[in-house]
Amino acid sequence: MPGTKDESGSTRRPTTTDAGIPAPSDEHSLTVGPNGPILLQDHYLLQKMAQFNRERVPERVVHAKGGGAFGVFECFEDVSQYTRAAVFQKGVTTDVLIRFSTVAGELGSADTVRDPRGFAIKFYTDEGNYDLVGNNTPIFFIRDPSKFSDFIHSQKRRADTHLRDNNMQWDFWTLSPESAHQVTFLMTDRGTPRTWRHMNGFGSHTFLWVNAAGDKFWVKYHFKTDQGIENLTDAEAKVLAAEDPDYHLRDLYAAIERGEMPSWTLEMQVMGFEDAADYRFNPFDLTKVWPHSDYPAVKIGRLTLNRNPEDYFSQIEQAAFEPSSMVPGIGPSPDKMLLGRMFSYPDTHRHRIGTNYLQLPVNRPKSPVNSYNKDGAMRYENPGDPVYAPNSVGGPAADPARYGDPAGWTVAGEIVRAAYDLHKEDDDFGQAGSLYRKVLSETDREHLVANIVGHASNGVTAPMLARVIDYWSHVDPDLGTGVHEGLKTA
Ligand code: HDE
Repeated sequence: MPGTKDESGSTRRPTTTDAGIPAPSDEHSLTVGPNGPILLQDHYLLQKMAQFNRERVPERVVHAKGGGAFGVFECFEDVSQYTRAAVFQKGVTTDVLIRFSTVAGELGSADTVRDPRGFAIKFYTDEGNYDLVGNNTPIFFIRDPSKFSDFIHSQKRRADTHLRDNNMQWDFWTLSPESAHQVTFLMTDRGTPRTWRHMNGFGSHTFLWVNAAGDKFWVKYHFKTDQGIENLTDAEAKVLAAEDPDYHLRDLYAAIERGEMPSWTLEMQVMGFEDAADYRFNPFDLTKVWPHSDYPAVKIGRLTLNRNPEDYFSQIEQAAFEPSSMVPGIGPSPDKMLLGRMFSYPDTHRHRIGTNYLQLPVNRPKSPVNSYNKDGAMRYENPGDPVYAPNSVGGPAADPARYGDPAGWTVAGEIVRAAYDLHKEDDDFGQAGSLYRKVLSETDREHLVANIVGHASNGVTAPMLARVIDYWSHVDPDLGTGVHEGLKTA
């Protein structure tokens, strides 16, 4: 189809309708005479207006605001003794997509607010997509998925005013002492990272690795930023939230455009399969870390981002990450939060972007798909015959001997609704106190007190403040005193 020449003399592609038909005009509706009325037969006008009304897919119910880029992961250490996963074999390079995000804000909210940051990785491996959907914190607020929607509700908007409410947040947190470790982390300056490039990423959960011989190990993932940790102060974060709500999105895109490719070094903590039962902390409790003195981390690879998305909507807004996408050599653990998430993410994708979301280019595996799933809205590649298994006509056949589920762990017990059994040193405040006393610098501790006071003195009732002070006194008596003194003069 010949194009038109513009003022510079170059030939422009002709505008078309979505059916590829040359469009009659870029600016005028079809009318009776130049003054109208508009004719119903103006198909292109109707198509443009109808499409415009349907441009939005439901935003993510959490982690709605984010951005990302493509890159590669290179495994440079031999960890085949722990896992047979192709992506973690020495010398293997795998394409990846990462999406960073905040948690509580809606699609148009500011990037620099105080919040954990999503750190979701899709590895396009030779054995299918491996999704590691973590945060920039090694822990989380709760340890049972039954509290997740309640927790998120307390972080978002009230039913009556439709406003966010710090009182509501402290009500949930002070009634959920298991939140103390993550809330301590959140209230440090790591709750306001300077950019997505200057923060770490974590798998957070404990996962199962299985080697070629079937030996099993428990592991935790740590993606340490090679750019170094840099955070905003509370005041800087608030100014940027007002001046440039897309500050982190803009920073990542511009850095890659400049050729400044951000990278992270992957370090793994590995625990012997049999060691879990007697470990001093419950190794599957998502509110806990494994102190590195117990399990030192081993550097195994590097993830580098080197390509910006060409189209945000199709490549980032419609990207679908799911913790249930685990490849051979990797499996789940008894972590109740991980098991809950394995249902929730595919469910949310079917709701948000449709039943065939894995056929969207950004979500398609690089490896062949030989499934017997077929049809459904917007499917455009069907497996063909045979449409059933087992079959005697040469259709795909599973290979349980090679690809059976990882053996996993043995369970027994009465069906109950209960908290985890406690390990020797399990409690709700101990690791939060260690973070405060042993990990934070003096400046970090001062900023922590100021950040807590700033948050808790904004719309929080007096009775709730008493609970806030008690909560922090359980983390550390000095911290509780600092918060109490700060609130007196706030
Ligand atoms: Fe999520 N989470 N989550 N989450 N989460 C979602 O899935 C969920 C949790 C995380 O960039 C949703 O695609 C449950 C922990 C990231 O697209 C949803 C529970 C961690 C992202 C969902 C948790 C995360 C999500 C909403 C408690 C860190 C963004 C949109 C059991 C280890 C991924 C979506 C992206 C998104 C469910 C808790 C990280 C609703 C049920 C813990 C990074 O399915």
